[in-house]
Amino acid sequence: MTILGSIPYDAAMKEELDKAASILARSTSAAALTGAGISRESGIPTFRDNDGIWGKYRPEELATLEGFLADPGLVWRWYMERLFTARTKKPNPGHYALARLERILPRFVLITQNIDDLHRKAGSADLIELHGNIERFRCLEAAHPAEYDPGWGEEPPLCSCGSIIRPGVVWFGEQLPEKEVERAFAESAMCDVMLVIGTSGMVSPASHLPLAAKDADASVIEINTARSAITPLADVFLEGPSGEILPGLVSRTAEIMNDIQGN
Ligand code: BV8
Repeated sequence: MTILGSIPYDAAMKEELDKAASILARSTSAAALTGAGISRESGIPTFRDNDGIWGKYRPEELATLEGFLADPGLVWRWYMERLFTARTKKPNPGHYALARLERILPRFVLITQNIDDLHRKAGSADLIELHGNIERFRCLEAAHPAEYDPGWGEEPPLCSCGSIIRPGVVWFGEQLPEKEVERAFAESAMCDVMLVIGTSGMVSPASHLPLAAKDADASVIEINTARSAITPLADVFLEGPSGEILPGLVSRTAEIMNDIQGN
């Protein structure tokens, strides 16, 4: 595996990009796992980079049920802030490239850890949201779904059943939605290539998906601005911003598919 970065970027990158595109072009079942890094170029801070949203807060404080029960207003205001931020942001070329990949490959599923709704906005249809979605809400006691109401304020509103309303996301220490997790691991075990994009690989069980793919002899192609916990698993590591790398990778994949089909 060649680590791109210090060596002459163009030459090595082109070779590695061709290798990755050739694998994708010949795939019969492809998957992608994305993390906060793919939304970085849309202006949404990641969790661990120095401008990360954890910079201001600590996950233990806020993205947990305990944190919410300890200070519902603080956690609620943090999610409202992130909701309004996400709503002002647009998908970047990386999101759109993955939506295009879904259209050109015979089979492609997108598994995301992100809750920012940008993959859906970019047109990805076969999407598994492992950690929920910032646009979704439900009540704490009975999980009654709740629609965002512009009249909501600084404190969690009440459901008609009397329970307070919480964000429809998965907090640390909470189980992931069963259907999504099962399908994510099934797709990882079935794919012949997995793209792993913009994730530090620090959060489980999402971080186990590339290993499940590898164990099933799939090729793992990582796109990240830095090495991550996944890099040792990668057959190809394309170092750089996903918003810049993905469009070129998908275009090259389409070219190779055309060549193979003799067009
Ligand atoms: C679970 C929704 C069973 C909420 C999120 C000890 C005690 C208790 C639990 C645990 C424990 N040890 C481990 C655990 C399990 C825990 C966990 O993994 N904790 C971590 C902190 C160690 N996991 C859980 O609790 C999960 N549930 O396991 O249930 C259980 C139950 C009880 C006890 C044990 C087990 C639930 C996890 C889901 C948490 N919810 N999000 C919200 O968002 O508010 S996770 C949240 O953090 C995000 O969704 C995301 O998934 C994660 C951040 O990870 P990344 O996406 O990778 O982002 P990060 O900033 O880390 O990295 C960004 C990357 O992008 C970097 O690599 C960077 O280089 C790169 N990058 C930057 N710019 C670019 C780029 N790449 C490309 N292009 C660029 N331009």
